[in-house]
Amino acid sequence: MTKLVQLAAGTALATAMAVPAMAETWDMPMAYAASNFHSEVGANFGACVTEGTGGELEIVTHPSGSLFSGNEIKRAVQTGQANIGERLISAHQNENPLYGVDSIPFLVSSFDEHEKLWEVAGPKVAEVLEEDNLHYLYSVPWPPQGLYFRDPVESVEDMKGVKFRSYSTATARLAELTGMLPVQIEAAEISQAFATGVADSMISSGSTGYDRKVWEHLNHFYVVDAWLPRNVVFVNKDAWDGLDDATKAVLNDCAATAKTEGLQRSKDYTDFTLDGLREGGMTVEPASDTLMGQLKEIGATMTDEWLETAGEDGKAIVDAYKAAN
Ligand code: PCA
Repeated sequence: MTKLVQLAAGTALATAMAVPAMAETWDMPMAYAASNFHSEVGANFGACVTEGTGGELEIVTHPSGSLFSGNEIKRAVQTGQANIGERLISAHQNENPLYGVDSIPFLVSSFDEHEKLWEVAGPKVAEVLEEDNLHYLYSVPWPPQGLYFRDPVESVEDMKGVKFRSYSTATARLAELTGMLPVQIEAAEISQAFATGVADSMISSGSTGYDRKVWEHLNHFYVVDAWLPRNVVFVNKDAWDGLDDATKAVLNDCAATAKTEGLQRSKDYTDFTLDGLREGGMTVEPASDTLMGQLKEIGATMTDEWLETAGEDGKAIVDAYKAAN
């Protein structure tokens, strides 16, 4: 093709895409239980877009990994198999260290601190997503992460050799540094993993333990507040670029509502689900001072490792966060 023909073809395509020819439906894969707050917020977001565009763009969520499993969602949206999706972003730290900025142990341990970190880190993560052909829409944190075990654990010595369900690079590294045996398993599969003895422990929020009724297999939850990982909702960049401005504005407005609603729901779900674990028969208590001290040391090692791999950009985020707080 000559340059001129290419240009003409490109313009024709752009024009065609800018005008919504007919009502469209976007399937939105999500990885977590339909009853989980992330999934409910996503469903509300979808309804908001459908209503706001007068049905021109309908967004239909598919929770519980029913359309694509958690570990397939990012690729599916990158390649346009789905136009929009939600993914636990730290699960992709192996692709870019910045995706793991929300999993630096003990850098932040409360929702408020975490929001401040994300104010600095979010735009950087959005840039990295853009390179992966993804447009960042909104994100919502999980409640603080604690440790689940079948047997009581007083110190790292009690963790040696325990089979540990991981969900990200950081969780697998935590397992290695505590002498546990990591096995990566999506939340949708954990009940089965615990029932069959594939894993006997994990790090997660009270929320995921509650959603998956882990009291049927595990007995202890230790409050550790190690970090608050985030789910990010992103759109295939070509699909995003093909929307007209009015539709983009609706998505942005609905995303702003979802972000606020999600944060509040995550906060509310924290105590509610820890109470739920207790009602299920689990012991929910703070980790011992010994264990906390050991975990903080391991956290310092993991922080150094992250800073080393994340280079200038990573250091800039952490420095900016610390300077502002
Ligand atoms: N639940 C998700 C990620 C973090 C969390 O609290 C999970 O365990 O997969």
